Amino acid sequence: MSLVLVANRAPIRPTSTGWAPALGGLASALLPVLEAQGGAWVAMQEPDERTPLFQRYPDDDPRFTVRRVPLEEPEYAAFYQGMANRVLWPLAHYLVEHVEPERTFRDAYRAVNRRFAHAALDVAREQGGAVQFWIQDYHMMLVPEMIRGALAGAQVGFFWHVPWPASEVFRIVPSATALLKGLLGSDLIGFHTEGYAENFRESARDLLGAEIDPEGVHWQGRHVRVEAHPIGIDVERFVGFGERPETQAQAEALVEELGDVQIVLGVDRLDYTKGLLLRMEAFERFLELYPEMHGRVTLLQVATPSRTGVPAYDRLRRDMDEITGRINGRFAQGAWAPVRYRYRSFTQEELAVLYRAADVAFVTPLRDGMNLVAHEFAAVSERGALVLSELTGAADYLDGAVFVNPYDAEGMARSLREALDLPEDDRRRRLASLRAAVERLDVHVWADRFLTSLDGRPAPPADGEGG
Ligand code: GDG
Repeated sequence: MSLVLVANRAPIRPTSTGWAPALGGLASALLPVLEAQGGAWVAMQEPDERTPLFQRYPDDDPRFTVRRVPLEEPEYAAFYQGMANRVLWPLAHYLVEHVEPERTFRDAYRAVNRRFAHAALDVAREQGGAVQFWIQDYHMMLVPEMIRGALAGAQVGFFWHVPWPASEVFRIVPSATALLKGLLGSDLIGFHTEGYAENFRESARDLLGAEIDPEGVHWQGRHVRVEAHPIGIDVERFVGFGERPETQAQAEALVEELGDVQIVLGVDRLDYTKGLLLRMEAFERFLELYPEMHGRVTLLQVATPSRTGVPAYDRLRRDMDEITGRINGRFAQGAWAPVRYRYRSFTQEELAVLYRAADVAFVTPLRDGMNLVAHEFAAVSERGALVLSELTGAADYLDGAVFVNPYDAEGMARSLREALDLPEDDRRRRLASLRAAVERLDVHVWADRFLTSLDGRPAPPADGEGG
């Protein structure tokens, strides 16, 4: 059976010599499946992007089609920067003060979703034979219903990558019921945790009056299954980075460059959901509480530019510059800077060096669907400890972490001290437990479990059981 994927981003990117897989777990998990099954990936083409609208990939032995849906500037601004980034994204993360709906967003969202649905149906028709549709994330909520409307017998899966909030929060979005109905065109809707799945079922009950059961939602004579399918990383790839001698050597060089301090590491897209400002405040509090740690610990914070041009992101960038300056101004002595802040993109190899060099990964999102940085750190580190926000999906699975409330700066400061002081054997035991959990959640296993469930075949053993 061929596969038609619909996602905001394409799975391949141009390089100086041709095309290569995009970075990130989704592409690495799904490209092998697409190459084996054949089919298509439908993605957005941004206004200034110069890519083909139809492309067969790989060039030398084409196995599937990449179909791009071109968006003009006003439509892109209202659909992507507007409805997706200024309404659905903050709402899913309970950050209602960032929800800024405008009337034009809704119309653009529906129009763009319709174009994605048409493109998906077109490529499915070209495939001929049986097709599975798999739609990704909050940009595409109306696509399942649109596909089902045109093709009643279609097999449609949907995966939601961010948290699903409590129904009282979800109902804040002006078109809540239309969006829910859109998603319920699916046969299977996947979330990272059982908690998000439960919130979704309750939203369907509370806002649509739908009958629900522990497996899903009864809707228009169909039973839509709602399940937890936690995503992970390409474990082999990251473990491989960690084992390379160059990674080790560069990690040692970095520790030396920073003055033989203990390194506390943050790696995030520059996004207000990631809890960056409160994390900085927590680190400032740490320096106030523990003067004996001055000169011995540095917070190395990497923030990758993201969604620039959206006002809340531009504001966060300025706030980060300011707080970094304030902390360094207060506490720096001689060659020691308490905070080293890097606002730019890194390669995955460079990130692996940081993970390897870190004594503690400080992962404190205000909310996060899963959080893959925590997984990557656990796969690469050989001696570090993980401080993890209890409001992430990852917290459901990564038992070996030291857990914190990301809104409690004082508590985070104390937990950071605890993590830095963990006895060697405790650290190793925790890291082994983290590594085992990350291996169980490998992204290839995720894709396989989801598609198996969508197909209605018995799912492979669940997390931790059997194999
Ligand atoms: C969404 C959900 C969910 C970061 N900086 C660089 C870089 N990264 C990579 C990391 C990691 C990824 O970006 C971030 O993944 P997260 O899971 O932490 O967060 P989101 O981007 O918000 O992802 C999230 C995920 O979807 C999957 O379902 O876990 O909850 O919000 O892989 O390494 N990668 C490179 N350079 C950077 O500078 N190459």
